[in-house]
Amino acid sequence: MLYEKPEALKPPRTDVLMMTPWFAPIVWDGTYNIDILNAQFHQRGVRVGITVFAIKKYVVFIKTFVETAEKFFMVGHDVNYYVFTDRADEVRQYNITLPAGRRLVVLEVPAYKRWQEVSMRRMEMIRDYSRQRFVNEVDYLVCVDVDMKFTDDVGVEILSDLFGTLHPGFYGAPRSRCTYERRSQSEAYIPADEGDFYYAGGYFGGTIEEVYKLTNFCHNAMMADKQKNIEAVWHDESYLNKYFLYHKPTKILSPEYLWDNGFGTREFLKRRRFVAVPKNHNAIRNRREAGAKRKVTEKFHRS
Ligand code: UD2
Repeated sequence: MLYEKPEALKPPRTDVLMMTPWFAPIVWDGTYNIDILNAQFHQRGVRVGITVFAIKKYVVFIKTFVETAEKFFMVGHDVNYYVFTDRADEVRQYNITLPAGRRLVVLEVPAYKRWQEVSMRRMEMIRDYSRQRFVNEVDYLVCVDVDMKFTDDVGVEILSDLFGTLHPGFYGAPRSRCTYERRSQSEAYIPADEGDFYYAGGYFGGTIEEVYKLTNFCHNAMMADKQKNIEAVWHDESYLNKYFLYHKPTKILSPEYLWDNGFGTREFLKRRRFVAVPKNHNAIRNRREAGAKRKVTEKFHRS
């Protein structure tokens, strides 16, 4: 394989942070050679699972999600889509045909009443299926939100033992602006002088073992809080941030991997690979609950 020699004194990008203080790469366009990585992962015959939840009205997002993933997600690699849903018939009715090596698995799960609980219970379900099923079928899991579409390549460059993604609303924010859980009674609590980055709830992954540990921690922490009648400010995202603070990710994805076109353009952002599909929060979620705590309509808004 022919490619340009890497130069020890010539960093490929100087406008962004490419490495954390614990030596985990941050993945940006221009920092890796996909041909080298593809060859490595093909040699290992890697199999990738992508989990996505389409509960209640969110089932409308699944078609675009899978169709765009077929164009851009792990092209040339074996992929299992694990679609967790309470509306299996509707998912099956989309009749999505996939090429060899790629399949869609529908997993029937209950629908919780509150949208917050739907979002949070993903941790429990991913945990349970990891040990029962995923461990026998795939090597890595990628766990994402469904109200999104792929608009550029997402390949094996994202894979690592444990990875998280910089939240697109906070990539440059100081600790004081990160919306970590600040109530000390919560299991998700992060003190004011701690925190590395603010990670998004809607994009994490790793090996099955590491995803099991992460989801197990988050679910148990949520249950402990529930006993205390407390729910972390940003639900599963808050517990995920707590986990990553003390179990540092081995790779971090830049906001190229999680973006909202409503943010406009940014000089550092060379590619937009996975972007939010606009949605009306109040219409798509449980109406009464939606208005109660949150009035915003932008997916990545936190206040
Ligand atoms: C953010 C996070 C999300 C979660 C949430 C917690 C990102 C990209 N997203 O998204 O991961 O941490 O905040 O507040 O960082 N769902 C259903 N049916 C429902 C409700 C939710 O299937 O009725 C699923 C669906 O896969 C959805 C996900 O749960 O994508 C998260 O819910 P959301 O997209 O409404 O939450 P959002 O946009 O606030």
